Amino acid sequence: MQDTKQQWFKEAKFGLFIHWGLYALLAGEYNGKKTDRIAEWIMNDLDIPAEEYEKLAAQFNPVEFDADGIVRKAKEWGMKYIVFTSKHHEGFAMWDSKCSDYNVVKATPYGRDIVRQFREACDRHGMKLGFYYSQAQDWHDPDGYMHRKDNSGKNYRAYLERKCFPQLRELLTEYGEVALIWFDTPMGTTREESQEMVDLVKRLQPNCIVSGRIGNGLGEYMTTGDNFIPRLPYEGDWEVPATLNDTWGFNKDDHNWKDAEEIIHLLVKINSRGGNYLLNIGPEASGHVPEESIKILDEVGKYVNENEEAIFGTKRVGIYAYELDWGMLTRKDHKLYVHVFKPRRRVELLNIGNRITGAYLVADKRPLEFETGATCEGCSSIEVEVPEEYFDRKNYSICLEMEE
Ligand code: JFZ
Repeated sequence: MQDTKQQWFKEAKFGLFIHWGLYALLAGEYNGKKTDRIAEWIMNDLDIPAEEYEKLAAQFNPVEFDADGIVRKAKEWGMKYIVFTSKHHEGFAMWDSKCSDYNVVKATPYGRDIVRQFREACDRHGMKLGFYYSQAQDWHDPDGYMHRKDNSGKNYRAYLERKCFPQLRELLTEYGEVALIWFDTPMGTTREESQEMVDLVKRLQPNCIVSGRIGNGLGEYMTTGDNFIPRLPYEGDWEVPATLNDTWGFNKDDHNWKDAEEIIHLLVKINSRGGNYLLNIGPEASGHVPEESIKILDEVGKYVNENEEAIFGTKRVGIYAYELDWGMLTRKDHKLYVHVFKPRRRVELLNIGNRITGAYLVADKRPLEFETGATCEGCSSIEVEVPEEYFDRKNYSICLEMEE
């Protein structure tokens, strides 16, 4: 394949999603009532009227927010891009928007532009930055779509022209190079309206990628559901947005964290099938990132850094039906990477068509002994010797070099 503007996305493999807005103040609970769903949906799910909900802005003062610290962490974890919720369904802009005062600079005691702080931090650390923008659902604007509510009588066109298009224009002209716009569920948006959004993006920043959830078949890559991994080989570019617990926005009562090992295995599984993993953190209202998520990602980051060669720039393994119960494969050019998830003394693969010319441990490049053989006419096997100090270890990778 030729290099395209999307080449970085094909190679990225691992990114950080950040869900942060006024909903972090409620943290899953409003007037003594708890939501049993994702916390950023609390306004919709607990039927909080816009006039009530918007009062939250007066309490938003995230003195612990540290864009630089978050971007540095993402870098440390081996992530290649960040997607930040510039405006979620609640309708609140996390930047100094000129076309709606319902924004972090005008409506909060904090008064500082969050998007700009992320922009500057990403520039300092050479990190790609994309913006999540809820194009159709805007629960604050009287003409924005609501979910499972009566939307008749709304002038969606007026909302598009008053808020959606102008805000997209701001994000794409005042905040540097935007890696992608992560549009979300189109709801009633027509194909023509979605096309207008795409045209606007492309006119302002031709290299900015449009996410699958623009809908109407106009996305430039496929976005799956939370932690959903496609079962069949998918040729195009795709991404799995995913939570570490069961919510995107911060919920003080959600402690259902996946462990680092599970995340590592999911990352490798997604990569082996050709996708990117966009993992979410949901900062608290203070700006503080929940310790649990930092702890998990610190551990995931160790694997990613030690095995980066077997992760970044890898392509879908054609034979991903090749299911191992102790590991998974990724591939890059003439290298096949075996990610070992369970302790063993020898790593055996059967019927890899290509001739293997070398093997090494990815973490320190040390060459490994291997033996090839035939178990039957037309069959082949390769057995790699695991170094003794790795006999009891799991979660490391081995590279098999294949004949060109
Ligand atoms: C959407 C949002 O509603 C949610 O709050 C969060 O931002 C998430 C990343 O995106 O939720 C969706 C939308 C579509 C699917 C799944 C979750 N889907 O198509 O499977």
